[in-house]
Amino acid sequence: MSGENDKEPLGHEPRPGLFKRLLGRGEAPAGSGGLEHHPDEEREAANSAEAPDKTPGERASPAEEPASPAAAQGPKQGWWARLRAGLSRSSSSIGEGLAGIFAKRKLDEAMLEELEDVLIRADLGVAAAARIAQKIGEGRYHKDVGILQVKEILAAEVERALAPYALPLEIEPSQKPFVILVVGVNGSGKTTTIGKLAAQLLRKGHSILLAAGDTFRAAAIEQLCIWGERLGCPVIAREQGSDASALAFDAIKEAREKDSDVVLVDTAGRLQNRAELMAELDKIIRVMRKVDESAPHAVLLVLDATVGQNALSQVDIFERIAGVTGLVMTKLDGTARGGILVAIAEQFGLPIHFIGVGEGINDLETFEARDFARAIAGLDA
Ligand SMILES: Nc1nc2c(ncn2[C@@H]2O[C@H](COP(=O)(O)OP(=O)(O)O)[C@@H](O)[C@H]2O)c(=O)[nH]1
Ligand SMILES: [Mg+2]
Repeated sequence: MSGENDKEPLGHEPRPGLFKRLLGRGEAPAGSGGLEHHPDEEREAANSAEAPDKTPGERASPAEEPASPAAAQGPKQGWWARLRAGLSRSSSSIGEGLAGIFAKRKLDEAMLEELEDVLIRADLGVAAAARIAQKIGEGRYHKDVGILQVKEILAAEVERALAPYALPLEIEPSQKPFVILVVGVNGSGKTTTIGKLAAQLLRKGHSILLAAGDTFRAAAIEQLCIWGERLGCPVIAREQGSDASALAFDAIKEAREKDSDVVLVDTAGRLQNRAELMAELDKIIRVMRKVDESAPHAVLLVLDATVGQNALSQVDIFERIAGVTGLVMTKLDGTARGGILVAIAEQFGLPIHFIGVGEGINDLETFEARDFARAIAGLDA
């Protein structure tokens, strides 16, 4: 985990002026004061709602570290160090498992079975675990097998499994604004990912508009507004309870007027009421298409790696509800089961665009199969 980000707990001081100002910008009806009551409580509630297996130090607001990667991370904390650190729970757990098996015995069937168990515990899935164990066994029975050798084979196999799905999110310039709908259950990291992604896109020179489409929770709206202020990019927000599809409609219209390149639309993720969620996402998409019939141009599903196998059923559900075009896997720093990406890639074959390895603004990495595979196997770049 990136130490810089953990050190600075974000104060929970309410920022009433800011919120109201941003709402004003988003054409909130006059007198929509409902947002200002008990912001702390709401933020807490939002933070705990449906966030299983929370990582320590979770908070609803973005970490307040400087926007510059160099300043935030120091010279040694480049992307590789962040990735390695972010996947360290998984790599140490796998590494310890391997050390226990391959200490000094000659390779036999029992060791390969133990190896399979280690990989299944890291959530790689039964099929991939069996395949990797078989690969390691090939031609090596009754021979000494070094841990490094095992890790190299593991990394190669994980890379091979993931490579076809490591596809970048392409912002198609002919689609302007390029509309990205961000979906996923509450607490999976949607709003944080939007903030991190907006920061990356801004750095690449794109102009961005954020739409606070999780209109169910005041804290969720405020959270996006804080990201917007921090990044210096406009946010369309309305008061709690307002219609998310109308907001998305206005966001696209406004982006057209402003000539913005990208609209990032946040959404609510109340999975406990699947019918309502389905109706809402369906409506957002339908209404968006009244302004731009090709929208949304990307539907990103944000998954929390710490929920383990549960992520598989979330992909299934959101694929059916919203037609997912790509995945973002967050909180890989909070789990020893980072292998879940392999299971998901093999089962669904969806592009994996980014992985989240911390709460900070720079903790979103473009997904690269080789880097991920080597980091999770505990090898150097
Ligand atoms: N450790 C860690 N925490 C994350 C990551 N992504 C998001 N979070 C935290 O997860 C919590 C929920 O995120 P949020 O964006 O509010 O989720 P949403 O409900 O889907 O919008 C927040 O405390 C975030 O800081 C990540 O990659 N690593
Ligand atoms: Mg949110």
